[in-house]
Amino acid sequence: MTQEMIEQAKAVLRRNDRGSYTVPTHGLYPFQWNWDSALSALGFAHFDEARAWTEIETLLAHQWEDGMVPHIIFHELDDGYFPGPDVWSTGRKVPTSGITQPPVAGFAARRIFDRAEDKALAAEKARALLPRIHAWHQWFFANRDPQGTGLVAIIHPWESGRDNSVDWDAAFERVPTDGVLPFTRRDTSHANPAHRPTDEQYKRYIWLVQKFRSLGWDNSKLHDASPFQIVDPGFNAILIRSCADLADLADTLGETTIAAQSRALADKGIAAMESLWSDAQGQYLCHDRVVDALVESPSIGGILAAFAPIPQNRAKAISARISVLAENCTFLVPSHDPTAPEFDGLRYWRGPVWLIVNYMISDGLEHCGETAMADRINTDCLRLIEKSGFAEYYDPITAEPCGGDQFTWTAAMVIEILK
Ligand code: 9WN
Repeated sequence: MTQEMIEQAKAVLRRNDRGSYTVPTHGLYPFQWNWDSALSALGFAHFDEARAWTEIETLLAHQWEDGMVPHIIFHELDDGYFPGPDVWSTGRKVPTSGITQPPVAGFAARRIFDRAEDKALAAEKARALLPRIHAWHQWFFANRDPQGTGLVAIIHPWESGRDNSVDWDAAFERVPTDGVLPFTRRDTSHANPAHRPTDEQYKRYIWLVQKFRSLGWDNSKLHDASPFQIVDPGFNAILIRSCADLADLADTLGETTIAAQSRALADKGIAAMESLWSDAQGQYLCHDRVVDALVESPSIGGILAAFAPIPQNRAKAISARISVLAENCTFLVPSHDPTAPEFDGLRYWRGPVWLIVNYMISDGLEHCGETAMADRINTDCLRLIEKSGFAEYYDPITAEPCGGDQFTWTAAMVIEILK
C-alpha cells in the first residue's frame, strides 16, 4: 500500500513536470507558483535530487533586482488562467506577477541539503542559492516591515497563499471595487465555483493589483500605499523558519555573514511573534496593521505558527488547540474553526484541509516534542489520500476532494510523509 501510494504520488509529480519547473495542476494553474515549487521540490528530492534543485533554481532565477521572488512565473503563455501577464504588467522579460508568496524556499533548501545523497551536488547548489534566498528574506524586512517590528505584512491575500481566509474579511471591507476593469474569471470553469473565492473577493483582488500596477510595482511604495496590510502569523512563521534554517545552512557552508544576519532576523521575529498570541483563542492571530488591532479570527494561520521555533509552552498550547478542533471534524487540520459561523468546509481556505499546511504544522510540532499530535496529523493526511486521492484540498468532515485534482504539492507531501 505504502509503495503503491508513493508510486502514484510520483506519477502526479511527473505529470505536472514541465522540465525545469512544475505546474501545481493541469488546467487550473498552468504556470509556476512560488511556494508550490519549493514544497514540491521536497517530493522530487526523494527520487531525483538534481530535479529537486532545478525546481528551486528556476524559481530563484526569476527573482527581481530588489530581491523579491514573485508568486507566479508565466513561463509559457496560457489563457486558461486569470489574471494573466497582461493584467499584472510587471514589464519582465519572462513575465511574472508583482507580489510574493510564503518564503518556504529557505526551509526546503536546507532540508534537501541535509538529506542529500549527492553531497557534492548539494553543496554546489546550496552555495549558489544561499545569497539569493537571503536577499529575498532581507527584501521582506526592508519592504514589508518599514517600522522594524520584526514581523512583515502581506499586502494582498494572494501573498499569504490562503487567498480567501476569513482572516482577511474585515480588512477587505476597506479595499474598494470602483475602477476595477471588467474581467472574466477562468478558475470557475476548471473547478467547482462553490469551492472557490466569490466574485466580490475577486474584484478586490484585482483592485489591489491595479493599485500596485499604477505605482509601477515599486516596492518602496506599495506597503504604505496598500489599504490591506496584515501581519499573518503563519506567513511570518514560514519566514522565520526559513531564516533560521538558512542560518544553519550558511554555517555549514562557512558563510558566516549570511549565517549571523539570518539568525538575527529569526531571533527578532520569534520574539515579536509573542505580540500575536491570544490567550482567549489559544492560538496566534493576525494583526491588522492599518487599524493596529488583532483580528479575532480562529484560522489555521495562527496554528501554522508552530512551524517556527516558537517557545515550548506555545507549541503545547497549539497542540491542545488542535485537539479541540478535532472534536468538530473528522480530518485534521481544518483551515478554519468548524464551530465558527464563517466556517465553510468546501470553500478553499475557509474550512478545508490542505496537506502542505498539515505538513508544516506537523513538522513544527515534532521539533517541539509534540510528537503524538504530529503523528496524528500525518495519519489524517494519508487517510484523506486513501479516501479521496491527490486533491488540492479536502472537506475536513466528509473528505470530499475539492479544487483541482492530481495536485503536485499534495503528492509531494505524501512522499515526504511516507519516505
Ligand atoms: C492565486 C497554486 C496556488 C497556491 C495558493 C492557492 C491558489 C491562486 C489562485 O493556488 O492561489 O495565487 O488563483 O487561486 O490559494 O496557495 O499557491 O497552487
